[in-house]
Amino acid sequence: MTQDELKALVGQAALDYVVPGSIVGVGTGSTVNCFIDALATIKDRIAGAVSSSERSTERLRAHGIAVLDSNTVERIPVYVDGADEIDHHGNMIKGGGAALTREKIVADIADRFVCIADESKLVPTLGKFPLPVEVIPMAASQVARRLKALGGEPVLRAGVVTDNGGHILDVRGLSITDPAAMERDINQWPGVVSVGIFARNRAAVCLLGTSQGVKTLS
Ligand code: ABF
Repeated sequence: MTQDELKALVGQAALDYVVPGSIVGVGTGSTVNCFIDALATIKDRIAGAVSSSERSTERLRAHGIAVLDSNTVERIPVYVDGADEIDHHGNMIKGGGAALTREKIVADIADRFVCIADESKLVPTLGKFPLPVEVIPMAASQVARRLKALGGEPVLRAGVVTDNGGHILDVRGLSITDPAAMERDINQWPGVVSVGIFARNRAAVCLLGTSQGVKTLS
């Protein structure tokens, strides 16, 4: 099966985790786009969505799915999102789509994080994918110096301004052997908006698209 077919497979499989009548938390990326298209087939059985990016919002609205302001929602049963890498504990690197901050926000109001990914995203240890760090623009150089001190090679993502007006540093060469500790350390630096390590709030379930079908890791 092609990668796109695997993404469609897990996008459809994620419908099993949608609680009827509920508001659904929706992530960002091409795999999530498959989930949004699948969600449209049951849109009359959900109360709407809370979205993690302008582009997911556009796709949801194009399907006639109501998108609610996250401030009007206290808790949602499930958040469905992709990942750039996921390990066997559910820790993820996310942010390749520059939506990491709003993804973390919506994941934080959800009871259950369901990650959907094709098998290429499953890794033994995080870090081969360059770690995205969203920064306040004026702090980019100082945060880059701190990332170099950690052994990373930060590069400012050219031409990208996030939905929040932030810039993104992509950091190669980090060995993320303790994702929770690195997330905590980087998060506290002045000027960091969010770091693309999802360990404090990792995926409870990962639906992995493989050529043998969908594997459920939890
Ligand atoms: C999003 O999913 C981003 O955090 C991550 O970069 C992306 C993966 O994109 P895709 O599904 O297109 O591989 O949540």
